[in-house]
Amino acid sequence: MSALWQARFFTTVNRLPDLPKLKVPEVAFAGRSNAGKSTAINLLCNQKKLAFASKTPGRTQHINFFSIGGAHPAQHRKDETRIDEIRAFMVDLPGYGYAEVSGSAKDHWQALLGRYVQEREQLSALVLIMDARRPFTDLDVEMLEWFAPSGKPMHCLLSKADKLNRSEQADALRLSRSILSSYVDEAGQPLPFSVQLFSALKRTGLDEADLAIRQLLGLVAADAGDLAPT
Ligand SMILES: Nc1nc2c(ncn2[C@@H]2O[C@H](COP(=O)(O)OP(=O)(O)OP(=O)(O)O)[C@@H](O)[C@H]2O)c(=O)[nH]1
Ligand SMILES: [Mg+2]
Repeated sequence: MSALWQARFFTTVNRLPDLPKLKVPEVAFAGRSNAGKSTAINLLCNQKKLAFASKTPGRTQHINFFSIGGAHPAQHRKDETRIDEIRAFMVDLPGYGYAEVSGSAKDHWQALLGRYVQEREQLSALVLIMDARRPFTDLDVEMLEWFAPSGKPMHCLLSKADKLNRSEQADALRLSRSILSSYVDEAGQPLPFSVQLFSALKRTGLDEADLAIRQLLGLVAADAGDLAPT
């Protein structure tokens, strides 16, 4: 059982001043609307309706926080989470690139997302979810370039891999690796970016994503040769 299975809804935020004050590591899921962020969170947390997933793009319109720790998995859903025992947050960000969102609402979200990934101290890492059929669209690159100067790690999930055959999957992975390796720090060293294939439908890449995210959240014992989800 993965530690991520303990996740419970914590809070919804619409403005940066309302972000939780708790200083625990958080990993945020960013990506275009409809890329599969909420579906990935649900699968990783082994809960069908934790993050709302939908056939209609643009459904996640707030920043949703899910806490890990502070509640026994067997505890009743409605029992209060013990704040002082929370170890980490997973954060579902609103999707970008949703055409039907109007100008001012779009601007509000762009600004909020940009500032969140650039300024949020507790943000340990970003999980960037991109449809494996069209990774690194302009808006994904914009998100990546907002985040890159932080020097923090980013793990990319090439989602909906079930829509590609094996050779297309290999191409998508190769292309993504080459784009990511073009980002270097001032010393010319590659940034801590990684990428994998993922399919929520087929559960492809689930163990790899689970381990990567637990590592980014500091939930994997440093000494454990922990290659299987606990
Ligand atoms: N074939 C396939 N469909 C998927 C996969 N993951 C998600 N989907 C579908 O893609 C659609 C969008 O998924 P969501 O998880 O709601 O996407 P989101 O990124 O949270 O979207 P927003 O909340 O609008 O930002 C849903 O119809 C999902 O069922 C996958 O791995 N394979
Ligand atoms: Mg969503």
